[in-house]
Amino acid sequence: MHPTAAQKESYRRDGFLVLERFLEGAQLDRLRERFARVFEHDWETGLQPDEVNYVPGVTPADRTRQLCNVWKADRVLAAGVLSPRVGSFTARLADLPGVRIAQDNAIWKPPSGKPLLCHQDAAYLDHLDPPNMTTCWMALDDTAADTGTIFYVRGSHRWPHAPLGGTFHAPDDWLAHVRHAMPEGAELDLVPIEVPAGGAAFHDGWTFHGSPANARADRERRSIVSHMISTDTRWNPASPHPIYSRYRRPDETEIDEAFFPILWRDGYRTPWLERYCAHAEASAAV
Ligand SMILES: O=C(O)CCC(=O)C(=O)O
Repeated sequence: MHPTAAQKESYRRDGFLVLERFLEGAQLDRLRERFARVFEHDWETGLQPDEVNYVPGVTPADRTRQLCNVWKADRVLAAGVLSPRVGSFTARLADLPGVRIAQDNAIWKPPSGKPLLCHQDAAYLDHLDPPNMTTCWMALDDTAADTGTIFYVRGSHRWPHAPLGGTFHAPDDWLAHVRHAMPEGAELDLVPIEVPAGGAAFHDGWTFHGSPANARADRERRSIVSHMISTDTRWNPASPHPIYSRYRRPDETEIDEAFFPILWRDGYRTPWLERYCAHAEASAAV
């Protein structure tokens, strides 16, 4: 599956691209089942994700739930976020030599769930040189503007890079940061991503995006997200990240494939990915 010239042009112009269909039906069912299990803290591999922003019975019911790097905890979810299709489509779309995973996300916005801040991903990535990110966001439910889907600010990837600002989880005003950061005279052209379950959206690391509260008390909104970086990226030791820089080998700036596998680089994939993700196929067959 290759992006067309028109899709590449639209991505360059808007800072994002929407595909109505990306994941297949049978895979979607398996992903939803494992998605529920990891939020119960049932780690299929025995490893917990790098960030666990949800504890059953403790986290307030209206908080949007988030886990980061579920690929380490569950191999069916790994097969979704680390797939060759995600990697090759993203690299070609964004004109990159190759991509590796930086971090995945599982995001579960419950009925009446609270917002996530409108932000730029790359602003959080000072620990990388250069800070960059290209994201594939995949819907596990039909999404709509009133169920708290992701919104993109069209064209904002071409604005001057803004510093970090605002609270990511449950901010009082999910648009306050972008309103403060946007250049004078710019327009806040907010685009809700309304796709059927299995649809996907790709965005640039400097495209402002976030999601408002779920206005519906009868609908949830679940998604899995593959946050990738160019294979040309290195560590920036001068600005360590409190969680992810623990994976930097001392005195080296090269990023280790053991922890940040390459999804696609001109046909190459980190060799152990095939065996690791094959578990998803095997478990589908039983
Ligand atoms: O799904 C959302 O609400 C936001 C996700 C997000 O921030 C991202 O995919 O970069």
